[in-house]
Amino acid sequence: MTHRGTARKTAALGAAAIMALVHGACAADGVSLQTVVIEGVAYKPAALTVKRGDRVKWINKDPFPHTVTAPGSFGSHSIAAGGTWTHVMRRSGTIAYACTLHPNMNGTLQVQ
Ligand SMILES: [Cu+2]
Repeated sequence: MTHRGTARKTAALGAAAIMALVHGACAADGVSLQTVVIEGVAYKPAALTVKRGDRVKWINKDPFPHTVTAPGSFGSHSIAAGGTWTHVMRRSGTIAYACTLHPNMNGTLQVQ
């Protein structure tokens, strides 16, 4: 009985720790989540400035797949309609990316 109670307590602490991490990712430690919406065969915004360590999330709102591909930096492969893809920017610099399915789709990330 005591053992079971301890397990429950540990699980609750685990959940609290995860919530603390999620909260921390928002603002507390300066790391943030930036989003780029893919809509109308375009990245919005096409140019985005982020900090090193930030997470960037692409949200595909088009009814067909896209990719977020920066040769040598990252590659999402196909992001399905309604799907998302997230990448943590580890290196500073300017990264040009494109969609391999629609060569006219271009975006730029400035990682500070
Ligand atoms: Cu595309």
